[in-house]
Order: sequence, then C-alpha cells, then structure tokens
Amino acid sequence: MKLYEQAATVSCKRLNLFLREIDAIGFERVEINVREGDNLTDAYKAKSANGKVPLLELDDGSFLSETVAISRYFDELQPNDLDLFGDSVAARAKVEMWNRIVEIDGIQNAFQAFRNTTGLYKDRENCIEAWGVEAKHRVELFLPKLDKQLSQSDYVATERYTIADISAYIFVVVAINALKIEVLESYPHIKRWFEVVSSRPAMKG
Ligand SMILES: N[C@@H](CCC(=O)N[C@@H](CS)C(=O)NCC(=O)O)C(=O)O
Repeated sequence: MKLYEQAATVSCKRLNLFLREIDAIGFERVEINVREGDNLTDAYKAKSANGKVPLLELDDGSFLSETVAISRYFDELQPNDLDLFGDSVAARAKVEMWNRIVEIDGIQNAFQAFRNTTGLYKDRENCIEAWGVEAKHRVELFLPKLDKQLSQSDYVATERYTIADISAYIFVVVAINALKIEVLESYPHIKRWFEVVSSRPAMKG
C-alpha cells in the first residue's frame, strides 16, 4: 500500500495520529506538495475521489480518500484492542455522531475560515472573505457546545478515547494556531481534556 500525503497538513496530521495509535504498518509513504499543486494534476485526480491528501493506494490498485475512511480501513485490517471507533453498539453510534458533529461544525468551518480569509488556495478556488468571517463565527459558536459536552464526559464521544477525540484535537489546534482563538483560556473543560489527550504517546510522533 502507498499513502500519498503532505505530512505537515492538518488532514495528514489527523490521519497520522490515528495510524500511530494503532501502530499501523505495511504501507509506504509518498510525500507530495499540495501548495505547489501536486494534487491538481490529471494523474492525481484520476486516483483521488476528492483531489486532496491523504490518499491511500491499496494493493489491488484501487484508492481510498478521506481521513476517516482510511482510518477505518487500517483499523479493520489490523485488529487492535483500542476500539477507536467505539467498543459497543451504543458507543460506535455515539462515536459516529460526535465525529460527524466535530467534522461538520468544527473542522469544516475552521478550514473554510482559514482558506477564505488567507486566500491560501486562491490558485484553485474562489476565496470569499465574508465566507471566511462567517465560518470563523460558526467555529466560535461550536466551541461552547464542545465545552459543554466535555463538562459531562471525560472524552468527546464516550468515557474512552476514540477517533472523535483525534478529530476534536485537530479542530482545537487549528482554532488556536490558525484562527487565533483563545480556546484554552476561554473553555475550561476543553482545556482539561486537551491536556489529557496531548499527553498521549501518539501525539509525540
Ligand atoms: N475531508 C478530507 C479533507 C482533506 C483536505 O482538505 N486536505 C487538504 C490538506 S489539509 C488538501 O489536500 N488541500 C489541498 C487542496 O485543497 O487543494 C479528509 O478528511 O481527508
């Protein structure tokens, strides 16, 4: 298998947090440069359903896009006892629910805020300042909801660490570093959880 990535990008960091947790093996890494447009070529678009990184090439020559899909593939390929997608019928449903909420209300808005206000990818998309401002506002509306959830639960989806925590960790890092929101100063429950998840060995890779 081959993993096409740009390790420094947020989505690849998110996938790599998952892969390190389960000690994923059996693939080769291919570093590409999305800022320079390596993902915009016809050859890359023919492989990737969304034209982005990460992208996994399977041994049968087919391809998987989307961080969560690739995470799920490795998780089932290499059975482990971490149960990052949940350890019971109810837990799996809650992990799915929270992972989607964090992706849609958190990560997607954070990405749109950053892309539209900085014009980072203006070579390939229309960047609309007002969209970026509104997306940042929606991030600010989502943070108290995440804080409330973490006031009621040790981790984001359940009482155990799951993929929803990896997604939420990445979201909070983008909110702090890219959007300059004072998350840890403003939200005590996010701060408590963030300190716990940041100390996991997989975070140190
Ligand atoms: N929903 C996708 C998002 C992937 C994504 O947005 N990747 C970014 C890097 S963080 C990318 O490839 N950007 C290049 C571009 O948009 O052209 C996933 O989770 O894999």
